[in-house]
Amino acid sequence: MADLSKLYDAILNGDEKLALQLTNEALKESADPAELINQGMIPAMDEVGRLFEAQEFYIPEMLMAGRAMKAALEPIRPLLAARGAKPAGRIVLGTVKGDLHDIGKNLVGSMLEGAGFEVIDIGIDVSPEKFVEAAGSDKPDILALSALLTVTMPEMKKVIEALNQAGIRDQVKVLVGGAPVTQAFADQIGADGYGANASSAVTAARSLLKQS
Ligand code: B1M
Repeated sequence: MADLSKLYDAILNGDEKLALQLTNEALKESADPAELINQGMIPAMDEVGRLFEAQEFYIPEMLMAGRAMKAALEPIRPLLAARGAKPAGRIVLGTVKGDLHDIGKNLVGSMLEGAGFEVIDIGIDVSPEKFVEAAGSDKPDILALSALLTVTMPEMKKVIEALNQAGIRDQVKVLVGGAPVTQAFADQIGADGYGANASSAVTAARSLLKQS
């Protein structure tokens, strides 16, 4: 089993090079990618968040940790995204307006790809207008919205309203997720599905398209 504490420390300390090196070494030793993410990387980011709240870490530390996690995820993403046999549907994915967090979104995208979905990632800080435009032009089965900030959650509702205004709400399912988002919030804004994490996003996407 990989030494997850070293990977945890490398991410916490924002050591991009070491985090990547440890991940590559662990993968070479056949470590389980999900274990590296769920037991090494995400707990490190949670600790970064805790230290940020406690004012022991500031933006630069949070940024460096984010970069280290992104670097460590690089060799893992293709493994998660190894395609399923049959195309499961098309998903347009983005982080809502005002929100620059993309690590969780990227992870969700890789897991969805791994489950056979075609994922069109339209990035971060995506306005409701841009989501509507993508819904019209890319014709996805699902519009997947990520938000990491309490203050950007209302943007999800704005996307749904914009879909309604454009008269295309019934043509696309809306899936929402991100740390502050809850099932209750999803219900309240009229979203069709909610995922608490990357694997439940896959389950929710499948269930929206009625796949088992
Ligand atoms: Co930010 N940040 N940040 N940050 N940041 C949080 C989110 C925060 C919780 C930290 C804290 O205070 N504890 C806090 C938000 C508080 C709140 O509103 N509730 C916060 C804050 C306040 C801020 C700033 C406002 C700080 C400031 O400037 N004063 C600022 C905002 C910038 C902006 O977006 N406009 C800011 C900036 C940043 C950085 C740029 C420095 C960096 C982001 C780097 C990047 O993403 N490229 C950053 C980071 C790294 C974090 C923490 C530490 C880690 C986030 C992360 O990547 N987690 C974070 C604290 C934390 O989360 N513990 C924090 C790992 C990732 C795998 O998990 O993103 O949760 P997560 O994704 C999960 C689930 O949420 C879910 O599945 C994913 C995989 O399991 N999920 C979905 C996500 N999207 C989904 C979509 C789905 C379904 C599931 O369906 C479509």
